[in-house]
Amino acid sequence: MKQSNIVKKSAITALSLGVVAGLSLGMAPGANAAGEKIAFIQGVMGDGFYITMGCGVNAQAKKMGATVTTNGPAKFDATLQKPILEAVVATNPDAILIAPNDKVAMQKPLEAAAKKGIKIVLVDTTVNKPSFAVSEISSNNYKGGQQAFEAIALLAPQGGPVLAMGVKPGISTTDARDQGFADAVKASNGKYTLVSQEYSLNEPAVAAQLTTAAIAKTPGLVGVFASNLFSAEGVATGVKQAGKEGVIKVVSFDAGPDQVKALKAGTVQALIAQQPYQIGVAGVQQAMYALTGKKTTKKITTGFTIITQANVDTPLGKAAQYRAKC
Ligand code: T6T
Repeated sequence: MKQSNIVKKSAITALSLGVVAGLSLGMAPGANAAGEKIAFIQGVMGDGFYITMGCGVNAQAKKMGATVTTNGPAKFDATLQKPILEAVVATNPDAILIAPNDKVAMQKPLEAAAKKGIKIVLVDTTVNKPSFAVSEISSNNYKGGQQAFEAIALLAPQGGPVLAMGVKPGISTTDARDQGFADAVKASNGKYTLVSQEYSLNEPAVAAQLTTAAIAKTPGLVGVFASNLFSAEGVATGVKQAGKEGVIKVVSFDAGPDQVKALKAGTVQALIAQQPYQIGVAGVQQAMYALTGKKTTKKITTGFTIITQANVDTPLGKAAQYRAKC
């Protein structure tokens, strides 16, 4: 076996062992089928993560007798999401499931919605003071960032400079991932160094350009962590354009269809797939419990599946991939 394959194989074995069990989201005892109106507000439209979450939302709502309307901003931007929330509130839904675009800017509009008696469930992202919410449901994003570093350390055991491609400061999830990654790099005591924390603004083209620029500036770059789907797509393009596929190890959050293609092509080595479907299911359950006087859970943490070339086509790997439609 070639040296690179040995490294890859041992890394893969370790990564496979790194599959984190999700919290068991046991089925709800059936709530009253009273036609409750649930509004689902995505973080951004056209994102495989929220599309998959929407599949879970719709499936669970159907089971529990609720109706769902879905909206979302064209960009991950609170100035676009706030008027959408206000328009949804004006339709008087019973509950709103929302992934807030910014942990500060969405605080007051959400508090105002809760004051009107609408049950608010925060799915994926959160705000700084979420006490008004029935429930917050998300991955352990900080831990995911740490795990991304561990994956890079397995893939590039010699150490060296690494790059972090975030989205935009102010998003609870990706901020936590970036922090987890940065703290883990720091804990390596100089074996790895973070050359910079970049921000893609959720635009693959920006991520690609920042990646090629960083590679040009740091020829010995050994790894890149991309903290969400669109950043990851751009990082893969940048690494490819620089002719560094497989040389620079790329680990990213999420598992959209294009990310899976990049993994299969060998441009990306590992995907940290979240459980958006389960987040959607749990979100509807919590909303319905709140509406029918049942006990709710303030914080629910869902798990990850780490997808590599070794498990991408297994039932586990396939089930963890995000959907383009339900
Ligand atoms: O990574 C997910 C989500 O968890 C994050 O909050 C925003 O980006 C995604 O939707 C992927 O694009």
